[in-house]
Amino acid sequence: MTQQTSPTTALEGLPVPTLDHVDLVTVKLPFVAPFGTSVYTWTDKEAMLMRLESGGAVAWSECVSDPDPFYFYETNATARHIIKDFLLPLVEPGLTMGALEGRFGHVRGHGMAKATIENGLFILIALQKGVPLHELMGRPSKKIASGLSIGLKETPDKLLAAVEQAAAKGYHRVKMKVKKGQDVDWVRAVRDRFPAIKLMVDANGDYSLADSDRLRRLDEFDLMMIEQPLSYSDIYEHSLLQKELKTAICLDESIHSLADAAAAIALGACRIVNIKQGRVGGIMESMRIAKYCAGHGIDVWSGGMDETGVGRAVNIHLQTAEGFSLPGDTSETSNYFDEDIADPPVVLGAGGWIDIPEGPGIGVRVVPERILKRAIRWERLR
Ligand code: OSB
Ligand code: MG
Repeated sequence: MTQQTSPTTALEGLPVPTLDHVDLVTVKLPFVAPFGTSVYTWTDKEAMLMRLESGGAVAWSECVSDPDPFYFYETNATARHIIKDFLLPLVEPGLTMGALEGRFGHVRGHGMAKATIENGLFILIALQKGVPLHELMGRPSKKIASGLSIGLKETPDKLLAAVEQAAAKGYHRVKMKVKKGQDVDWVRAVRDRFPAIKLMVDANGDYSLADSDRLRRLDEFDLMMIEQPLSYSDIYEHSLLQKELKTAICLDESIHSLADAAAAIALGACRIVNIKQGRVGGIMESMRIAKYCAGHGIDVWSGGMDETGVGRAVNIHLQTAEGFSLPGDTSETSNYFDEDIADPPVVLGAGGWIDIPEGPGIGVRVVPERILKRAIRWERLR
């Protein structure tokens, strides 16, 4: 293994601030349209947010779990339990953020719960210092590439219309969800109509090795990658499949940590990694994975969990980190919500690029009236 300098030096030594109050606030936002995947179709976003108050400063972070365990094993309820009963009690002022991460390591898994606190503390520290999150990370500003994730559609015509709209808007790449039986013909329809578009597919683990002949048929469509074709929990079988495919495999669900990414790379299980900061335990582990991948010739992009403006902004800041080399699932707010809980919304600028919200912290403001309007649960933990 090649030695690399730590990408998280700027963050690890920061002192944990004193927390006056911590609340978990669950909001429910209707989606503009249902979001269909091979595992489930969501019609709204039920997001658990954390509010952290310290000496007059208020930071918000977002837990990327869903109310259900269909994409990932954590749910809003398990994250609440782990945060409340195990993680938050470990948060003490005077510790460094690096030491706190070490304490969190005592709790196995539950990266979404961990990321909620870790990210919230970094956002709070950035607010108190009056700097944008990317600056706290030691990373310069840049324009962020855009990418759209298009859910399963009822008809090929509806899919083509969605791709057409994405292309017209200037998205840098388009991802379409696939599932067994709704794949080769649907991809062909898109490719025939849009020969030059940067296109990829995401199966959310719907296939098995027995389907490798079918998956090989996708090789003719010049896809950027096939995301998570096999089981959410597998790395090894992806390494067998990757040998059979010309198209790059990208792992999403399988990667929970730097160790998982290292194992996947050593086995040749993927050529691309989708990092969801919320799934791997937060910003620091994400930075480590991204840098490690880059050092091993593996492309990286930031995934999304159709977050509200809070999580969406974290994903945007994260993409300033070393190693993020491909457009991620970073799309306009209006793709998901008519009215988000944060302002300003994410919009595509000239050339399809996204500007980092440059204010202190994540640079977006959580609008109290909208939180009150959308809250379905509010619990003070501290
Ligand atoms: O597999 O990447 C995924 C959304 C929810 C759960 C899993 C996934 C997704 C997406 C959309 O593909 C990502 C986004 O637009 O935020
Ligand atoms: Mg995915």
